[in-house]
Amino acid sequence: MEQSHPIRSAVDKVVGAVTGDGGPAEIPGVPNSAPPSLEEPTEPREPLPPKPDQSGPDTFSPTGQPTGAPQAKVAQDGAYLTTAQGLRLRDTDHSLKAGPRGPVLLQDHHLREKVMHFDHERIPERVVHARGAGAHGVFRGYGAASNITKAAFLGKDVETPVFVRFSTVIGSRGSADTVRDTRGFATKFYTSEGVFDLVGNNMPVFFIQDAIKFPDVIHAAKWHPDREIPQAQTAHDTFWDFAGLHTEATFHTLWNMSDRGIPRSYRMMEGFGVHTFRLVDAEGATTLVKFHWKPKLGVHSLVWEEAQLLGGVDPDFHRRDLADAIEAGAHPQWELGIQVFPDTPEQTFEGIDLLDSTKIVPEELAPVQRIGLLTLNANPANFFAETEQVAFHVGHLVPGIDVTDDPLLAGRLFSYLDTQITRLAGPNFAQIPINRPHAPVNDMLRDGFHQTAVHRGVAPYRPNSLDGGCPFTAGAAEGAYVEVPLEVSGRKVREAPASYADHFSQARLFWLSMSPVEREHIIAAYTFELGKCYEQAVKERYLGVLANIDSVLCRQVAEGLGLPAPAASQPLADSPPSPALSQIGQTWPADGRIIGIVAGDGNGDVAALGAVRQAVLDGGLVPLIIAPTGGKLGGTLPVQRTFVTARSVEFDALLVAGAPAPGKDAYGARDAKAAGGADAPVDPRVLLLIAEVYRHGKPLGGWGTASQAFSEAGVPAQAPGVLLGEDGTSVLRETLELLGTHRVWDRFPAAASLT
Ligand code: HDE
Repeated sequence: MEQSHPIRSAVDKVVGAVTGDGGPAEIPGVPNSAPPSLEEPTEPREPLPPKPDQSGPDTFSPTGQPTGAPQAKVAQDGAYLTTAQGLRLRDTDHSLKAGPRGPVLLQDHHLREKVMHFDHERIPERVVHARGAGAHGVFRGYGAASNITKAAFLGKDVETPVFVRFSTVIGSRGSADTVRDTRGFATKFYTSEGVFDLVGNNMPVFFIQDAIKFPDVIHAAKWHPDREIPQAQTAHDTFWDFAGLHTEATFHTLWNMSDRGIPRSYRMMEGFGVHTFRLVDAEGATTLVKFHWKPKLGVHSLVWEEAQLLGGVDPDFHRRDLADAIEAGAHPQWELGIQVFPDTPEQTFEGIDLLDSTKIVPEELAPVQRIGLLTLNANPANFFAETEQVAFHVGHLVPGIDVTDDPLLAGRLFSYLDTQITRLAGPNFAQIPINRPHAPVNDMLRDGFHQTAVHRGVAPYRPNSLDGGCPFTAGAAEGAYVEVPLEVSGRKVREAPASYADHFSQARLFWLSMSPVEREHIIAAYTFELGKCYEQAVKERYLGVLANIDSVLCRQVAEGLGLPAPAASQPLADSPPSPALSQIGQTWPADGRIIGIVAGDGNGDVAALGAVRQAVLDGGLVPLIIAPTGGKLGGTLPVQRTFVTARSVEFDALLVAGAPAPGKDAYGARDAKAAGGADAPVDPRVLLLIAEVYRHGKPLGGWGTASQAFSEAGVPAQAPGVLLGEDGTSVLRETLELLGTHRVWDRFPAAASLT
């Protein structure tokens, strides 16, 4: 991947900040744009403006016309409480009763309206991808694809507003962010030619080749139907039962078991359109492409123990990370890329079937060409209105982009409209503000639940003369969408092409492309997931699948399960590795990373601590000061985490400004993490922070008496990525250099058999 990027690297900025070239910034996350008063306000006032990082959908009419209405005025308005009809209310705390102790009167229209509406606040969650987080942004075309597509939004320097929703697939709306799963990466481009949706994932392949299997794979992966457990994970019998019998899922499952299944951040994920699409130029010439999103911050993951701890410590970890980064001004960016293939009748490239969504085309065979830049620069103002109600559809296409005959894509073309009828209760979901196009709409679709357009005219049909023949159809010259006129023929059969029978060769390619430490993680993931199954047959059968990927992988997992390793049932096909599949080996910007800073004993030198904190902020990263109790150190420096609330998994790196003595609450009855700590030389919560950060391969810096804390925590002073220095700013600088590689990989030696 490319390393030069418009975001100035954090290391440069910190160096700049330390030399005085930086500005102060706030820690993101406060709920409002101004702090509240301690007393309950007594005078009415206009609502506070939203926080500066927030924005709602642009104000367009249901027919795609800019209304010019300020966003704040299309939400709640005025300082007085009213009914839904605008009637001002005097009291909303008491039902209307016959005397203070009397029965509630049936005539209480306010009670009725308030509770009626509350009772209907929930809508069905998405059947898949229920848990998600969204952001507004802008896409700028490079013009690099203009020779193969007429899509206007891909033109040079054309800027298009976008809304992106990231998601997990399996879990319910309230499930944890950091579960092992595929992530959704869906982008709505509000182009001048209508809405284009690129509804992709963070993995380039899928479990199934044909949409008709989608209910099967999802039923297998979701909870067991009798107990509705487990939540949001595949570590259970029904998933592995299905995956072992339905081996076309092998490659996608391997992606899930790799580090890609537990991303560090939505900002650090690749995205993939998965299917092959067909681009069309102004002359009608066609090209096949696969879409990619390449994150400027690189592709990085959690380690499994972090992911598990975060599920409890901060189930909103990915949501928070995205929102905080945008609020902090570390706007995440991705380049849109395409792999380009000639549109031949076979629709294959180098022998790879382009209509099979369980296959990739290695980037070494078809490089990803960059065609535009996505920047996410605003948080939604309202989660429900925007992130929950946004409705993506792979059939939302624009001239210049067409579909192919991938049978998985065909099923999706039906599904994404269908599902909104249940979820958004009617056919007019395109009129919900976040879904409104920014292009004129004249669709002749009429009426239905929640119709918000007041249509004019008497002839919503064609042909007509009563409305002057309008609306007219357009030709390609007027921007009409014209499907590529392809020949189609064939016998009516329920069959797959022969090439779809290869379920293992690319899984092996992926395995062979991993670094040793990535292979270790994959072995551990399979061993964990299969180890959680009850049925012996399910485990044994899946070992047979692993044997067809690689004998070392199979043997290592079998060992963990306490089972014999079977032999492969077919010859293993070796192909050259694809280095682009590995996440390790380069350096990346550290923008928006979180640095925990433990104050020294008695809070240490507060001024020096403040300078480190400020340098972190100026570098575009987020410092969280950790001290025994809340408040302000030295009356000035705000404490964001206490020894009770801090857990290592929140931080990308830890700086320790000394060896704090046990806090007053350092005993087990008050805080189990501190058990036995009252007489210890260093607070046990600090030692736990240090030990976990070390164990998870994160940079660990210290100065002052920190070396004592490190040695109490069992951390060797000479270990890789342990930085002991004279003062905070020099240690910080080295820490940020290390963050460029995401983790201190040398702390994870892999087994000799994997190297
Ligand atoms: Fe989806 N998928 N999907 N999917 N999908 C949905 O649409 C479906 C598939 C993806 O943030 C649903 O509005 C079928 C592949 C994302 O709102 C539903 C098949 C890929 C999102 C649906 C697939 C995806 C969805 C649920 C098999 C990657 C979240 C709610 C043919 C390329 C979008 C909704 C968001 C959501 C159906 C396969 C990605 C039910 C039938 C392959 C990112 O329509």
